[in-house]
Amino acid sequence: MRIDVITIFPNMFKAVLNESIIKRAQAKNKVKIIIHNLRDYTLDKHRKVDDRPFGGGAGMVMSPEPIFRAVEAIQARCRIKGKGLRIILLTPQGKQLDQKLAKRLSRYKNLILICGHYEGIDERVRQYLVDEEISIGDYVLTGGELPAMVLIDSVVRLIPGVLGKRKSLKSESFEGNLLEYPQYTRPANFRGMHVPPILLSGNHPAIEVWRKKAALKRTKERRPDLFKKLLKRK
Ligand code: 4FD
Repeated sequence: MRIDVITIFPNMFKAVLNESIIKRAQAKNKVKIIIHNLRDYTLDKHRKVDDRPFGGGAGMVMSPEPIFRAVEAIQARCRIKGKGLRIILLTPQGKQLDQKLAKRLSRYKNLILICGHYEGIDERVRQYLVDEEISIGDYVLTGGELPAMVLIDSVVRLIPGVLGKRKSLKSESFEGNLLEYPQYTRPANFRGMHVPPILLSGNHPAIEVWRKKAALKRTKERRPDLFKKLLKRK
């Protein structure tokens, strides 16, 4: 997969994308992530990316020209278009990201992520350029950069060969609707706090049953909304 990001803060991405699993995925050529500075696609000498809203009012609006030019340049350079490409705008007004949406996005060949700022974006970007608006949750941030990084992380770990087999299978089987069972590591007795004895028994079928029950119990208690979805699927 190739992911192009359009942003006015390219430096924000470097630390996050060049560490851990995403770094390894890039090294293994499972994903290529390219960060573009929106200002490089402006036409005026001040590299302005925003302007005052028509009709008046406070704040600034992101101009359509640099965003259209950036997307067109990315498409031209790599001859990417059509069904394998998804152009995404990160916005609080979008469809909320969940495991199922991340899974669907992980099947595209190319993603172009547009990070918005200020009070908003010229509506023509949404209407004529963007395929899909995505939100990472019901809260407002200063920009779409953190949401873009969250989306990238959730998608990249689902690309085949990025994670170890066990983890990816687990997340697939319940599509994120089952919470994790409690986990423990050494020591078995930490300051008088004991690990459940079943986990020390070596009886692996019994351990699997315990874990499944614990995961279902936890999901039912903490996320009744997810628990209902689990019941519906069966
Ligand atoms: N909840 C999110 C995304 C972006 C954002 C912005 C229009 C504001 C939160 C376009 C308005 C972008 C989210 C930038 N805040 N702020 O996913």
